[in-house]
Amino acid sequence: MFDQFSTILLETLQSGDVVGFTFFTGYMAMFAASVFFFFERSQVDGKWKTSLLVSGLITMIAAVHYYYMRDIWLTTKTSPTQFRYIDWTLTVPLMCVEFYLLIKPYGGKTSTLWKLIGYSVLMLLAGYIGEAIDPARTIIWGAVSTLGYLGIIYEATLGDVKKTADASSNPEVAKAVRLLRNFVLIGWGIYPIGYMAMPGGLLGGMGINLDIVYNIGDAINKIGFGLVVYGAAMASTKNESATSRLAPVNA
Ligand SMILES: *C/C=C(C)/C=C/C=C(C)/C=C/C1=C(C)CCCC1(C)C
Repeated sequence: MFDQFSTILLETLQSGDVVGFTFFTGYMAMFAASVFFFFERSQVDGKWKTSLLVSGLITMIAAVHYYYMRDIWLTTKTSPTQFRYIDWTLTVPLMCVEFYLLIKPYGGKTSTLWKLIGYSVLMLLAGYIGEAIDPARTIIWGAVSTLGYLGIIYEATLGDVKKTADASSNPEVAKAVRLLRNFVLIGWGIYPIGYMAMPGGLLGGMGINLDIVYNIGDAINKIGFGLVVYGAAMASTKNESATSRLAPVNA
């Protein structure tokens, strides 16, 4: 009777399973962050509510995938590559939407959003092929993927995203775009390290575990992105309500 039960129970986390530990912690952190972003929506001005909703959706989508990835890891001790890429296919474009929502009130265009999404599709598609379909040519696919990654960095550093943010009358938006760009430049830069650690990759054989690197990257980037947007929305809500209180005095 107990035997039957034990086969349907979750595999236990063994002490020393660092990868498994990061899957559990990642799951819980994403879950908690979602609750935080959803509840804090009520604190910000109307035009920022969608941004906070999207922050919560990003971490919630990740939490659900971590729930499954954790089980796959514990039962098979292999990388849950498919679930990883399904998660990224949903969450990375949503992170592009975060850029767009910040600049939208100041004339941000949907064509800018589509450009960012196009770059992320290129980045993820090539990455997936290099990891799951054609691992013999992992370096070539990694290079193709990097082109998409550089496209996103360009848009946020010199392209439309940056220009619209700078032209906005809102210093909080310009600052948030700068911070998010730093996440893309530094935080997202963590992922290629995991990718290169694959057998046959540029850092292969160095004993780096790809899942640990990806799990750390996800926690930093998904929660960090949301917190930057949250900070900007809160600061900008406070500034605007202060200005509207002053207006009658100045009039
Ligand atoms: C929440 C998930 C995020 C922010 C995932 C980001 C993923 C990347 C920036 C992946 C980039 C890659 C390269 C630039 C080259 C090698 C292949 C990838 C897909 C790991």
